[in-house]
This record gives sequence, structure tokens and C-alpha cells, in this order.
Amino acid sequence: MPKPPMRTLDFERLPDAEMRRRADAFYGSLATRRTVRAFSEDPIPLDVIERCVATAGTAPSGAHKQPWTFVVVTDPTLKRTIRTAAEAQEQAFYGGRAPERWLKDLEPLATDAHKPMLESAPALIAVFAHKHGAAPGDQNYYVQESVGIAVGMLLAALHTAGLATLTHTPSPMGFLGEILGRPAHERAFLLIPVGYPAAECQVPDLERKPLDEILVRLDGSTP
Ligand code: IYR
Repeated sequence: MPKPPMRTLDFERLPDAEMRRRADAFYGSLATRRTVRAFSEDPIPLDVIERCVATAGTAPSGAHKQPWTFVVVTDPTLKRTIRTAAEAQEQAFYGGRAPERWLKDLEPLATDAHKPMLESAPALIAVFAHKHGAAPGDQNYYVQESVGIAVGMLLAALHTAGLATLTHTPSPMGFLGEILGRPAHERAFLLIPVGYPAAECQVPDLERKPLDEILVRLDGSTP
């Protein structure tokens, strides 16, 4: 078998102090990210969204299949159609489809079936995961993981660029592919309203788990 083409990695080793400075700076910035549910209608520079989608597209993926499509919706009519369809699902969810326990767990977030942000946010990014390739027999691998990583990078990029987001998951989300005319091998993964927060935007007063609760160290030093 011939060897696949390879090239030398472009990688810069940094001094420890600089690594810490960068890690702390990135943490400091991302720690201020909050999910936003009240958006200003002010327009945003759309090329910034496109630059952030380019960052998402640098994510690793199973067998480098890059199984994602990001549809940026700014058309007011389409946004309204999406809102109407999403609210129909949410009404069913909050009105009985969701188990009591789930609704109780959502109480601290103060969410409900009304989704005005799907119209007020200047842009919606609909993320689609490719269940398989477009051509017959074309497989994809670790699709959920790959698209999840890409979305994480997208959210970080948008936050870093000064934009607020909501990771919205109307369920089921099949209506998105229909409204946006996506091919059958693409499955709606997430709907992300993007914009500036509304003036006086309120967010739940939540705590994040401390490092000691999320990090396990197995360095061989403890008996
Ligand atoms: N999709 C619904 C419900 C919802 C579910 C979870 I899990 C959340 O973290 C937040 C909301 C909604 O968007 O309201």
C-alpha cells in the first residue's frame, strides 16, 4: 500500500509560564460565557459568524469526514417559520410530553415554551450532523462526538468574538431539515440563536462545579 501524503507539523513549544498565562486567560474568558435567552435585535457583523464557523470547521472528526453543515439563517420569514415550528414542539414538551422530573430539573433555568429569541436574535445557526455521506455507501464515524466537538469550538469562538449564544434543542428537531431544505442524510443537531444580549439581560444565578469535583488525578503518588 502506498503511504498517504504526510507533512511536517507546525507546532510551537511555549515556556511553562506562557502556557499558564494562556490557559488562565482562556479560562478567564470562557468562564464569563453564559447561555443567553434574551437577545437584542441589534444587527451583528455576519462575517464574524462566518469566521467562527470556519473555526468550528477545524474540529477533529471521525476518519476526518467533517460530518457537519452550519446553516446561518438571518431571513426574518424563515426565522418566524422556525419559531412557529419550534414553539409547537415546545408546547407539547412543556404541556405533558416531558416527564415531571425533567420539568423540575429545568425550573432553575426558568425556561418555557415561548421562544421569541428565535425571531429577535439577528442570526440562527442550525447545525446539521451528517449521519452518513451523500454518496451511497459513504460512511461517517463518531458523528455525535465530532459534531459535539465542532459545536463546542463554535460556541467558544463566538464568545471570544463578543457574541452571545443559546444552545437550543427543540425536540424532535426534524422540522429544521424540512424548513431549511437539507438533504436526507443530514440530521438537525442543534439550533443556536446568536447576537448581543438584550439590555439588562437576566441569567440564572448558577454555580459551576469546582475543579476538584470534575477532575480526577491518577498520578501514582497516592497509595
Ligand atoms: N428544549 C426545551 C427544554 C430544555 C431542555 C433542556 I435538557 C435544557 O437544558 C433547557 C431547555 C427548551 O428549549 O425550552
